[in-house]
Amino acid sequence: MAEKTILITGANGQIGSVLAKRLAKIHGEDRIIKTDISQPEEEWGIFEFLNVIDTDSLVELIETYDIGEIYHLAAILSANGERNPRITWNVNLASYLNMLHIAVEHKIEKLFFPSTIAVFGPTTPRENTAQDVPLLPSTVYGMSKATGEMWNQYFYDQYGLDVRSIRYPGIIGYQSLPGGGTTDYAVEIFHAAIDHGVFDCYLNHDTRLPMIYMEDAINATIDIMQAPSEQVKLRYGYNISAVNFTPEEITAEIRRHYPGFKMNYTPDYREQIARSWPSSIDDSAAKNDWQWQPKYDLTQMVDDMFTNLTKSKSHV
Ligand code: AKB
Repeated sequence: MAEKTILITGANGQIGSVLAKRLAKIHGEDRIIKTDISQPEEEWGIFEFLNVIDTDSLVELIETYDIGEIYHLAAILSANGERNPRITWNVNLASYLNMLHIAVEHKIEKLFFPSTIAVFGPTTPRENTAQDVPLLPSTVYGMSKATGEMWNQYFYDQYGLDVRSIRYPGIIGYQSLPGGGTTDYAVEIFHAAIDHGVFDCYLNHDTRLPMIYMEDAINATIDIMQAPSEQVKLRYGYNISAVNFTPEEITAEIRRHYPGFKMNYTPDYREQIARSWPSSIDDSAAKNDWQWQPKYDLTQMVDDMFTNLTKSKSHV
């Protein structure tokens, strides 16, 4: 039987643009259907326009391409979400509930849902945050993802839908830029160091957040999707952890490469969002169940970011 194809929503985004390439390497370019609401920057493989709210078009694509696996990455992130709560809810959650129903109806073999540390809130213990803790998210983005997690478990229990999910920390990569998140500073700071030698940070110097290098985030995604079903014991969303740092600590790392780098602090509303999230994460469930293991520590990540960013910027 021919291998089914894989559909990615939000394929132009920070994770999607990198994940699509990795999946194309594993399964072949012609098996990956990238979708998004705007034209991708790089032209390769198969791309289709898709607004995830438009369920008819989603069904059409699933039928046309004989889709067997979906990575549903389209979402509005924490900081942007606060500017338009209703649209955020519709894009992140209403569309997802449709997606879950469509996945059951069309016998989708596996569905990936990206969850986030934003599901946690001010009542969650901040240090070494465990897998099952009080969730009272402070953002609409967090609310939509926490609700999505509950639907994941429900669809697995009620319909046997093979849904898998990870709670991503802030993701740092040289390949793509994040947009509208609270953790975005940790990517922007690298570009600022190379381009301007100075960065104005919207968080306080000591606000510690969990982060992960893109390479590890993509490995985690592939690993959980390739794990035998019985190993994926939690269907709502696994904690994963790699590194954690404060703006002050990453500044010190950046100064190993750019000793004159200047950092200013002008905290805004994102500081409050960040303070409602964990500072570190306990990911023992993911480690035990599907042998999750990150490769990059802070120093390795910073070195690799500068190696690759300076290379790509010198080619522009
Ligand atoms: C955000 O900052 O909103 C995202 C996330 C942690 O999910 N990067």
